[in-house]
This record gives sequence, structure tokens and C-alpha cells, in this order.
Amino acid sequence: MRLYDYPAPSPRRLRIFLAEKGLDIPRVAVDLAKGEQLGPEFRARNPRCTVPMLELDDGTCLSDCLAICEYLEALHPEPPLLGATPLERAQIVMWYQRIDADGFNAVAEVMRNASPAFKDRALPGPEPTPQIPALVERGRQRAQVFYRDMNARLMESEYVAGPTYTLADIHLLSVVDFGAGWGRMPVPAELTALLAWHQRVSARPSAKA
Ligand SMILES: N[C@@H](CCC(=O)N[C@@H](CS)C(=O)NCC(=O)O)C(=O)O
Repeated sequence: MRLYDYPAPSPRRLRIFLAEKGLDIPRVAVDLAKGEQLGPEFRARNPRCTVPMLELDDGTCLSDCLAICEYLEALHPEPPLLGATPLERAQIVMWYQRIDADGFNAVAEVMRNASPAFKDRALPGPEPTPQIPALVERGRQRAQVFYRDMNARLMESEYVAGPTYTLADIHLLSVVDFGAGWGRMPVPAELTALLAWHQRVSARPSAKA
């Protein structure tokens, strides 16, 4: 197996997942800043031109972090990061998708429509997409609503999807750090449940991945 990787939030999600599982997969660097994801070699493996991407020994390529984590969880069930029962799994995936749609996409909307580095790259993928400056402010508003929603959830639950640390927490950690870093949108001080959760999950050794 080979993992195609870059220091960006989606590949980080997978690196944290691997660290929690104690798995070490050889990595291939894809330099997004140089546009290597758009080159013919990578595109032949992943026409969506995104990382992370997992290449199996028979040449099968899996893109999309959730799909890769589902596959690795089936191969290495311990410790469970996608639940131990069908209901737990469904709840974890539900929260993961919510974090993806409302959190990751909001911060990405800000970054990709604001930064000159993303000129004509407002969406990932092979097609050039022009920036829409108005989406920066909308993305900021969406991110604040998202932070408040996650704070409300963490007031009633120790971890995002229930009483244990799961892939949903990994996703939220990567989004909060993405928002605070690239998006310059730290979690507001009054959202104390979200901040306390962030401190707890950041203290896990896997958070350094
Ligand atoms: N839903 C995908 C999202 C992957 C994604 O957007 N990756 C970004 C890095 S965080 C990327 O590869 N961007 C390529 C580009 O900007 O051209 C997943 O979960 O893997």
C-alpha cells in the first residue's frame, strides 16, 4: 500500500486515523502547491485530483478520506474508530458528514475564494473554477454557525458521536485547526465546550500527525 499525502486538512485526517490505529503506511508526497495533483501521473490514479489517496498493491486506488478509513477499519478493527455496532457506525458517519458539509466546506469556501494562491482553483478537481469573493463572507458566517452547533453538541456529549473518541472527532479537530490556521477563524472564547473538547483531543499523541 502507498498513501499519497500532503500537509493539508484532509490528508491530516487520515494521518491522525493511522496514528490512532498504530498503522504505518509508506507515503508518497504530492505537492499541491506545485499542482502535482493535476499532473498526468497522479490524475491517472485519481481523476478527482485530491489527496489523500490510497493505492493498494494490486493498483486499486481509493480516494476520499471516509472511504479509505472505512477500508482500513475493516482490515484493522482495533481500536474501533468507526463504532462497534451498526448504530454507532451510522451515528459516527452522520456526524462526519455534517462536519464535512457544514464545517470543512465553510472553511474551504473562505480560503479558496480569498487567497490569490487559489485563483481559478476555487474548487478542487481538474476543471479551473473562478473565485467568487462574496463567498468569503458567507463562508465566515457558515463557520460561526458551525462552531456554535458543535459547541451545543459537545455540551451534551463527551465526544462528537457519543462517549468515545471516533473518526468524527478526528474530522472536527482537523476542521477547527484548519479554520483557526488557514481561515484565521479561531473558535470564539464563549464556546467553552468546544474549546475544552479541542484541548482534550489535541493532547492525544495522534494530533501531532
Ligand atoms: N472529500 C475529500 C476531500 C479531499 C480534498 O479536498 N483534499 C484537498 C486537500 S485538503 C485537495 O486534495 N485539494 C487539491 C486541490 O486543491 O487542488 C476527502 O475527504 O478526501
